Amino acid sequence: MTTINNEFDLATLQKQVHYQLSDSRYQHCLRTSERAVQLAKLNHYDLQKAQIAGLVHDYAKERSDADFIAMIKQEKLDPELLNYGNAIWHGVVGAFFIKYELKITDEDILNSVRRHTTGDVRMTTLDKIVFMADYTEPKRDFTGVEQAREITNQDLDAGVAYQLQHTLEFLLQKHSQIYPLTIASYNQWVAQK
Ligand code: DGI
Ligand code: FE
Ligand code: FE
Repeated sequence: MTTINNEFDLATLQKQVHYQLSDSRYQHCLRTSERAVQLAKLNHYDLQKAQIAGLVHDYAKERSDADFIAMIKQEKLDPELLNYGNAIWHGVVGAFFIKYELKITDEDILNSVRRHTTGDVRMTTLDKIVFMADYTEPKRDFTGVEQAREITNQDLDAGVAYQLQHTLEFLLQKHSQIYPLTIASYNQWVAQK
């Protein structure tokens, strides 16, 4: 990471993120950042890395499909990705926009963005913090969110399992296309063997 050591640099980063997003999505990023700091405190993780990762996690969410497709090709990512859309791209492909435009090179932060929508079979503490901060930030209001917050505060891993189970149920109900990594994460964290 180009380490961000002072308030001025954080303010600059916030402005760059705000510039790319609608005000409401930017506010979601700020809430996710604050919630990530809270979860970092509970799990003895680097507060600044959590703050930055939470802030930037949806940085690319409002990019055009054409931008994502160009990046998938430029970076020679798995062409299978082309069969999905913004919901999957904004994390796994979005990390490259963050790296090149925001000059964040910390792989822990970039990986947490890559994994923030689908989870992964193996997740670092930062991956889990961003995944759960996004899901439980204070304005989330889906059925069960209060339970999700309590579980997550008690046990970050249990929160990850809760989210993976409920998101997969939600996607199946909507007959959504499921990305293979979402299923792999579910199998790892939720399914009984
Ligand atoms: O970007 P946010 O809305 O803050 O949150 P997110 O990145 O966690 O999730 C965006 C959406 O993506 C959410 O409604 C769940 C959905 N999603 C997660 N896994 C999959 C998925 N959508 C599809 N189609 N397939 C998946 O595997
Ligand atoms: Fe997202
Ligand atoms: Fe988000």
